[in-house]
Amino acid sequence: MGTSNIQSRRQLLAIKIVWAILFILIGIGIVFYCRYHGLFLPNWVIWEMNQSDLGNNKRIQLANKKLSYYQDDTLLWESEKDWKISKYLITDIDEDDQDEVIMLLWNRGDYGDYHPIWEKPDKINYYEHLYVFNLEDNRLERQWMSSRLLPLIKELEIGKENTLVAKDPEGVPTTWKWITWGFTAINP
Ligand SMILES: [Ca+2]
Repeated sequence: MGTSNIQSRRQLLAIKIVWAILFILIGIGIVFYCRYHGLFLPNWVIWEMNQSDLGNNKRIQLANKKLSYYQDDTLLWESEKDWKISKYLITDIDEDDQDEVIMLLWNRGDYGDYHPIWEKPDKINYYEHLYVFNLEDNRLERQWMSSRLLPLIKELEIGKENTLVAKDPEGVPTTWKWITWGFTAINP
């Protein structure tokens, strides 16, 4: 009687342990899935939805975190499905008489175009980035992609003398100027 009682207690304990491990694994799986698909982005991000008329029946549209470039109803270009774009600006940031589209977005990975060979890039988690694309006749052509942004940017505007004025989530402003290949912080 006593032995079978101990056995059934052990069996019950074993079942509980198996269930606990199963729940932990499912929990880890859910957390990993959410992080991988960018479902844990900060709630201070302002997801804008708007569009710009470019003339010649062309337009750029930001909706549902995706940027699209249309001529009439023909889709010329659209952002990659992993990108979550919160805002875009159109300006000739490098002053070569051709407009660029500047995107503020969240994308998987902490590096942009390049990463130091001695560092292992994080290709799982989402980070905030700034991308600059040339506005071509029938597509957007990648020009420059930042690594993860630090400080983070909540608000972004075009400032005086073709600068970018960014505000972090606490409202602290920084001013950036395109110099040769990338943005450099300058005094406002
Ligand atoms: Ca330009």
